Amino acid sequence: MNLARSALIIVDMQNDFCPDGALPVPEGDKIVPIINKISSKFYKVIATQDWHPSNHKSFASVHKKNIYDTIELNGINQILWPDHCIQGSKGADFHPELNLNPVDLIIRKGTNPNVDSYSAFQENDKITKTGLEYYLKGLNIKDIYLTGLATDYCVFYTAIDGKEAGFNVYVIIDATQGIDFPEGDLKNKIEIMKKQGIKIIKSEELF
Ligand code: VGL
Ligand code: ZN
Repeated sequence: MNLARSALIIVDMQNDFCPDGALPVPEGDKIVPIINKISSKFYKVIATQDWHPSNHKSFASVHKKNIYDTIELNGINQILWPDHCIQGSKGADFHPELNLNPVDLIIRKGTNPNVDSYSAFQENDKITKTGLEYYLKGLNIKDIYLTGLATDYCVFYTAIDGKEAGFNVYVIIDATQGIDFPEGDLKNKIEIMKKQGIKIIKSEELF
């Protein structure tokens, strides 16, 4: 592991995913010090922001349905979330204690009101790219390390797409936190990642 040639991806480390936020991940904020401790070791650091317009179709309010109901959105299964990470809102800001100084690139996703976007690489239509793959490949980066929120959604899909794009993918598990909805989902998704050859590691292994 040569971190000086690797990229760290900090997924959606935003207020709305932390306790008191609109879509809180249990203890979502407790990983911030771990991320801060490791971020300066990497060649490139990319932070993502979930960045929705207020009429985003992943919001239950837009459909007048209940939170966590599931609908079909343009042929894609969609869980309906509380309104979260609205562009320019406090909830969409990075957690105030996240050290942004080492961050080289910020990727914003979920800006199209008609398509949700969990992965840092592409929207849920699996067609529309964010450009992250080409940024990393352009810099000849082969190893990517994932942190942030939520383990079973945006981190998971970033890991799967990163592996699919040919990167060696490491999930620093103690630097992520999961939603675990539906219950058991977190464990299932960790198993799926392992089966795909994604490596689940602990931050202490980096030292
Ligand atoms: C996320 C649900 C909806 C995430 C984003 O960052 O994991 N989850 N939007
Ligand atoms: Zn979202």
